[in-house]
Amino acid sequence: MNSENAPLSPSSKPLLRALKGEAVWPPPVWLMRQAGRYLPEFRAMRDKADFLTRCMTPDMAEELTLQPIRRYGMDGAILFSDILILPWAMGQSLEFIDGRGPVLGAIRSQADLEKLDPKRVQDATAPVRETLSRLSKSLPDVTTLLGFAGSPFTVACYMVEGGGSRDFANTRKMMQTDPALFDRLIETLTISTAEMLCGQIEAGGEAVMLFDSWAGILPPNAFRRYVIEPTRQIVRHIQEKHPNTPIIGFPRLGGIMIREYAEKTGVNTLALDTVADPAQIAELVPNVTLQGNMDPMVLFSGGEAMVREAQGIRDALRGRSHVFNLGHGVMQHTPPENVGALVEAVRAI
Ligand code: 1CP
Repeated sequence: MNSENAPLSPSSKPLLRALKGEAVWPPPVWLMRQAGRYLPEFRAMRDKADFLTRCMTPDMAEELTLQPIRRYGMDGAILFSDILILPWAMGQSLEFIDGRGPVLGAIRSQADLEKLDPKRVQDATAPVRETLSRLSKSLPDVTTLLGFAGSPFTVACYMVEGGGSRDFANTRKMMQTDPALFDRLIETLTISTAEMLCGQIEAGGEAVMLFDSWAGILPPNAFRRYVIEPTRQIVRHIQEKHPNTPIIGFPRLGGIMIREYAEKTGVNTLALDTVADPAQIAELVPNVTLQGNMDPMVLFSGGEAMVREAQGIRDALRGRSHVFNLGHGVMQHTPPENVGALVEAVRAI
């Protein structure tokens, strides 16, 4: 049970029960990036429309969300969308280019920041809410519908760089040379993310996840300022309106800082990256559900070793509220049959 917050009301869905603090056995399972290029039916949809169109067309986004559920019956369905929909909805240019990933018009100055308009977000993301509302009717009764967003820091990294990066040097430099500008960007994202997630919940999202994929590049004080504090504000905003909706936080590669993150942000569930040792974290971080954390490469490779690894993680957290997942997203060329074997292994008693 989460001691920080009032107990959340019970549910009959295994994933929702675990996210609300119950030790469900065997643990519910879903996978980050469970909709993706490893699935032949996903690749068939890829030829029909570009990525942004697939995200913003409810028929397509609904279908893509359902594909892995139909095949494998995971306990959770994560909305087919992307963390970069938020900057796009504010007016930043965004394109997904094959082999290169996302490309955005970089934000490097106050003038660049002023071109963005957070008031556009509500209207621009209406199709996403329509997708959630359809999914809440089309999903099986036992499946939990998950909404999500990027955390302000990780989204800011992409906004400042204009895409992915090995070291996010422009972003880290802005934090040093123009902290007031970086603070304004984080503040804008914090408010918009909180409002967007509330909209997702109102449209049918039963829990939401905050992806902070690049949290681990920050030293401790910057981690407190740009990861913990904005997340705490988002959690508080959501809980004021939707006190019964679980929130999953994923401060990837946060190392020892994940303990402070779990204590101070108020998230119900801490998603673990592949580096975290589940048994140690279970002792270090009480009172929250843990999610994770098998290495996606183990899934890629499959076989007996995968079954042993999956059951090892599951068994290490027995008695604790746990949601089985990977420590990062499913890799592109993962054999689809390995995903089926993993779900089966987690559920085998
Ligand atoms: O061409 C294609 O098919 C696009 C590939 C793709 C997909 C399937 C991208 C581009 N995004 C997504 C979907 C997506 N992204 C989901 C929903 C589907 C699911 O999980 O099943 C989610 C939750 C995300 C989240 C996301 N996008 C993160 C956080 C998680 C993580 O992987 O660390 C990040 C960092 C992104 C940015 C992004 N979007 C797409 C790519 C290739 C990237 C990474 C860019 C980079 O850093 O190089």
